[in-house]
Amino acid sequence: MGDMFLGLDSSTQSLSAVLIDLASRTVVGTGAVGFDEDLPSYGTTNGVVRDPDDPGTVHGHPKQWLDALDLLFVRLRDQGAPLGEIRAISGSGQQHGSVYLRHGIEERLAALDPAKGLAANLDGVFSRATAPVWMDSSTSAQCAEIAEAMGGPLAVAEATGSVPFERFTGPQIRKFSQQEPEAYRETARIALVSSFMASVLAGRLAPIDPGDGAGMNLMDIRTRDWHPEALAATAPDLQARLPRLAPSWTVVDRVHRYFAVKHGVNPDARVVAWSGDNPCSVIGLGLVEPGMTAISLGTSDPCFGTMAECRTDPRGEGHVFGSPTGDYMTLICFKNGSLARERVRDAYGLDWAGFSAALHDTPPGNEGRLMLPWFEPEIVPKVLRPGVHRFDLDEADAAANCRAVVEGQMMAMRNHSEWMGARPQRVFATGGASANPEILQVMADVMGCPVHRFEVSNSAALGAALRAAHAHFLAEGTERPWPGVVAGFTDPVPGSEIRPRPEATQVYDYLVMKHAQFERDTLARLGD
Ligand code: XUL
Repeated sequence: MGDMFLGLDSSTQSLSAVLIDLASRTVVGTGAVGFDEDLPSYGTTNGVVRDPDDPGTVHGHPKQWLDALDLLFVRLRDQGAPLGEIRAISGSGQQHGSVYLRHGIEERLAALDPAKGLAANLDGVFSRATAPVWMDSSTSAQCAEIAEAMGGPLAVAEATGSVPFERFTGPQIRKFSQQEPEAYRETARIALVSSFMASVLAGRLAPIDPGDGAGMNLMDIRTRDWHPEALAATAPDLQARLPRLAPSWTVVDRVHRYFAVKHGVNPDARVVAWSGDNPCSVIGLGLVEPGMTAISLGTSDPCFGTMAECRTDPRGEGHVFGSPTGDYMTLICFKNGSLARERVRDAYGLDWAGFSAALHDTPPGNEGRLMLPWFEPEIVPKVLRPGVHRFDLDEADAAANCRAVVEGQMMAMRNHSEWMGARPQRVFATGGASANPEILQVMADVMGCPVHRFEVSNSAALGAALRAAHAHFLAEGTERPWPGVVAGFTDPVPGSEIRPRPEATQVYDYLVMKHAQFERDTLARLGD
């Protein structure tokens, strides 16, 4: 029997799978079910439904996720994936989303019947038919109330790793308990997307891990236990409704016989606690040792880091989650990532080759010209009113504007990740724009360290499969250190290293201070 491990990713728009063979270090199967296209009866658009009267309310359908799980196994089996050889399964869930379950849920999970589908098996267990997900921004009032009760937003960040955010689970639970008190009373258990899916696979309630638990504003980020004050500030009798918190490598149980009988999964396969998509990506990108940093150049340019000790962001912009390795991970993400680069490119009628040429033909530091590219309201720093701000920069100068948008983004990343502590020694770049060496050269010069390119697709599902492998060997008593587990799956593209140029880094060591000052002045002027 091979060393097969399955990683699932229950994300906003799809459920996908990566099956790996650890012995040969290969991906032996992948599969996906798209919520809108494959399961249209739920009426989702991009995996979610919006309340027409309140577009800030954005929910997903737990039953659709169950249908997707059945369909995904059918698809994997039809492809000939060796499901009978799987030793362990873990998964990644979109973070923050919550599933509300009635009394009797344990018995219903234990009694899954292969003669019916999962959705039919679990019909009637939901005390809330839909699940608020991370795109929901309808809980500003509850965030303010929680902050007030706990001594202000930064006190919440110090306690739980993040200031109260609308999409975080605690504020979402508070809103439900206030607006639907009867349904809240009928709720015996509240699961995250991750722990819900793990519960179904194992046929018993699964714990929440510190990676995803940190996205709730309810977990003490240091002790990794429920935070009594945060629970009290959120909703009545909340602790009794939450599952236990347990390390990311916890084995929940063997897979429920439903999956063995119906889908041919190895009946001895272990189900390992699921985590959030960002914590799983940390593993799938190979960030298994403290001090490693990755930047995914895409929609929101998330910047991930790992750290051994817990440090929270004094400005309240970034997040600290538990890393599935047992360390901590940091996350900051922006609104003006790839979109801002595209806006500048398009404003001057360039293609990417032209944009790269502009970067190549302009000097590092742009002769002191600066841009704050806030085409959209920004998350880091928090900017409510969009607007592009230029310092000494002529809007008509195409090349200088191309350099200014990339430098502005990289300097913001460097300045706003300073709270994480040590400067990165190496940065791993992934995402669409990482294919552009000129952009990576700016990144290396600003960060003052080498940048390596990665080509991992679906880092969350891959990370989940690697976590399954790590936990399996630990449970067998044959623990394998993390670097050995991820080796061969998360290596940078050979020859992709881009080194910083010392004379350029010297320019940026000064310019980042000027950038920070320009940002402060602009924010003061805007009154944000
Ligand atoms: C992180 C966040 C998103 C979701 C996406 O805080 O809200 O990255 O996890 O699935």
